Amino acid sequence: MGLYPFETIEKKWQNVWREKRAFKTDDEKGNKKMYILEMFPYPSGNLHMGHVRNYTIGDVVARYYRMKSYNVLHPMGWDAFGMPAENAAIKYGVHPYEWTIKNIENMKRQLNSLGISYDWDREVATCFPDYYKWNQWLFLQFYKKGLVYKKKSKVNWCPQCKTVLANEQAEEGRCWRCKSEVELKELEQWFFRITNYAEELSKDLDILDGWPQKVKVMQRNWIGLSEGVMIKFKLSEKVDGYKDDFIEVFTTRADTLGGATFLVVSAEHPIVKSILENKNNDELKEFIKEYERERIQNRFTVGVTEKKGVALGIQVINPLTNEKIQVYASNYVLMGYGTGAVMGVPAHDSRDFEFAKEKNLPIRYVIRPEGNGFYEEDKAYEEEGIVINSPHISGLKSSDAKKKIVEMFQKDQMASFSKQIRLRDWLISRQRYWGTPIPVVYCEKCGIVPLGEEDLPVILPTNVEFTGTGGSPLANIDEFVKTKCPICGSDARRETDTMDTFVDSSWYYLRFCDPKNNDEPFSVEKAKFWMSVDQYIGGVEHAVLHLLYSRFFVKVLRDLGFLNIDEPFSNLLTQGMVLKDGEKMSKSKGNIVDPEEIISTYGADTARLFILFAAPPEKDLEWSDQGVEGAHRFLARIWKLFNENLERIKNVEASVEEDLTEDEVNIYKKLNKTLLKASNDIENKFHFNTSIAALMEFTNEFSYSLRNEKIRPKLIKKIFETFTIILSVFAPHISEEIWSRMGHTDLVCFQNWPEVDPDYLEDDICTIAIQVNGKLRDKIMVEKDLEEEAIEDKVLSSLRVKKFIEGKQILKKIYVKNKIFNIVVK
Ligand code: ANZ
Ligand code: ZN
Repeated sequence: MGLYPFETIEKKWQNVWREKRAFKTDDEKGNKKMYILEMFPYPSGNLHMGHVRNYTIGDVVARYYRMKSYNVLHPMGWDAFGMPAENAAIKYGVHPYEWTIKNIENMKRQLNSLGISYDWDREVATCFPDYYKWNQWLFLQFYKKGLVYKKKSKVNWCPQCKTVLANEQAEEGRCWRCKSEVELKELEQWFFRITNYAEELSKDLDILDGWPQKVKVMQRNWIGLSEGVMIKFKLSEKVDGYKDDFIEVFTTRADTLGGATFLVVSAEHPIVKSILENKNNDELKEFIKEYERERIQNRFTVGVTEKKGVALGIQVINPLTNEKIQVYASNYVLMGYGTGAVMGVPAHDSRDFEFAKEKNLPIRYVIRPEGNGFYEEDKAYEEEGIVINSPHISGLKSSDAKKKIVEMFQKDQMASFSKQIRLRDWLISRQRYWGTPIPVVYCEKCGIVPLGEEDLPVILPTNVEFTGTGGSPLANIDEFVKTKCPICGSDARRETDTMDTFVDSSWYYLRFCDPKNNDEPFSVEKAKFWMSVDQYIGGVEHAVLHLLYSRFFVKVLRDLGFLNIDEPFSNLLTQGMVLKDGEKMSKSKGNIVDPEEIISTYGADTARLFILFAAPPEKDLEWSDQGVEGAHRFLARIWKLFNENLERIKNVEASVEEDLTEDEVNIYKKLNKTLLKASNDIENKFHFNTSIAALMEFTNEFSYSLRNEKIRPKLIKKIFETFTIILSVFAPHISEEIWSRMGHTDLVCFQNWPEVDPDYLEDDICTIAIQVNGKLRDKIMVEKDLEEEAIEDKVLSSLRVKKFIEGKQILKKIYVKNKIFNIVVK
């Protein structure tokens, strides 16, 4: 059906790769390592186009670095626990094991039919005891370190999935999986103490140069590390039933203290309770009632639109101005953050401004812009600047004023520096079957008892009944639940909750370093060699889920002595979505294009080439049938061009003679330029689309000169060889076939990436030496007179250079035009 015999070609080479174990990684193969990883999939049944895109991108990178003589690790596995398997069991009566294994087989077949170059000897699936045993083992190590605890608290409950969810999984009040509205339930649950690492998780984002800015911003906001000051405001009179004689606030703008003309507490603040109990304040009673009503209605609305509040009838003293100011209760102050109380500075905070306008409260500007700027009145000026109108601190810069405030009041313990975080501990227990059993028993005498390592794995029993009525199905299996206490031998009950499947995926990239290890989750030595992941590729939807949890795991494992790195993924590429008619491809929209259909109609090489050519990897990609056909025609053209010339070149040796004719020089120069462009674009932000465009352009010229000019067979062969090697990272099957038809007995995927021949580059090319602290670290060839910014981009994305600047501060960049780029780091 297609324009060239891709069916036979593709099967043939997939078999050869498998038989020769072409992509097997050998730990001992060399120190120049490159760990390339795509986020492993949930085995839902079939690959979708998003997967195809993700894995094709990773495959080009892996193939490229293999040819650049790196020792490449490019593994794949299965995030195999999770709800869909269990739902299938409830709906169709098929056991989650069977369902999952069947899906894994199918998706593995599909991945192989795409020609993705994985080392399948390292395959892992998280649902097998040889993997989840180590989840349990890690849980015990975390437990010993005090990083696991059980607590009763209000937690997110998904009524559809019938289980609790972590905060990250209930963003904006909806379940990350099924999008149902989440409810709050008071339940006893297991948590990982991720908050212990909040500060490091936030600060280390700064050293992740290889991550997209937007992902870092999302994580930083989610962690919500905030450095500010606690200030106590003394009550002007004692309040009955309230334990303190002050109200403490948390502020990031202590420099604005002089402008605090009122104070606002949350409706849930203890002082409100005392007043309700001891004073008659009908207005307050009414306000609280309404607050409760609203809270139930829109628990999760982030920004409260209408600021409501009521005066408490008490006053506090502003410690800087000594003025008495009114205290309000309002719905715009949350109890769960800071102290549940804020100082109201209407001139410099827009929320306070709105509130002050409504309540007719004084507005006093105490900050002006530095230099000659000015601020508009009748609006909050929220920038920092120079303090005005404030006793003791007028004239100081905001940053100095903050320090001065703490200095002034800390001796009486009325002010102190303080850090707040928005991040909450990670809730990891789930009331579901298809997950890792939590290795804990409840003993009548000893209480909560974690199992010993020798008791692992706690095997997930298979004889379950799926009723779909909620609660962990494990609770109904007596043989599982009833056990003995490992300490005292009395009757005990096993924990029946299982672990959040994000636990499984938080360390799978470590298991790939040493997947068959029966004694440890991974050997320290092997992880030391392979980690960190040099290039991680996946969807941005994991920005604060998987990517945050994995970073937490690495930091804990480092502190436990198992790792010598601070971060799991040095470089992250978040690929764009695959769209059709401008919308995301999805089942619910009915606009799915099935990869398998594309592969059977046009072949895997066409599917790959289209996806790589249609957009740079980080951008969204619009599906286009014409685009697919275009990619297919391009491959067919190469096929035809090659076969037309095959007889001429078959028995000659490829070479570049010294006495090239002008025509020969021209086409050979063009080849070198194409090679340079392809190499640069692959290394620089993976812009495969422009590399492929260069190959297309070259094909045009080459076919013209083959028809109209006299090019000698030796050179023709040289050109076909180089061209085929470049093409092979994008379209590997057709390239293997061409390579072997030329008379080669080895595989194209084992070739070295060709070197550019500088004698045959057009004159508009130059080589730039990249130095870090004066030492030569890399050389790049680029077009002459490129703008400094473009050069800098290329320099900073060179992996060889990255190694030397990672985690360091760049002090200076010096560019000597067309010659040297020097980076000074500290
Ligand atoms: C006075 C002030 C003046 C503030 C000013 C800001 C600007 P982040 O950065 O998110 O930590 N705040 C403190 N606790 C709060 C709570 N429980 N509910 C609602 N708002 C709260 O924000 C800290 C700022 O948010 C604090 O600094 C406080 O307002 C407010 F010109 O204090 B600020
Ligand atoms: Zn006991």
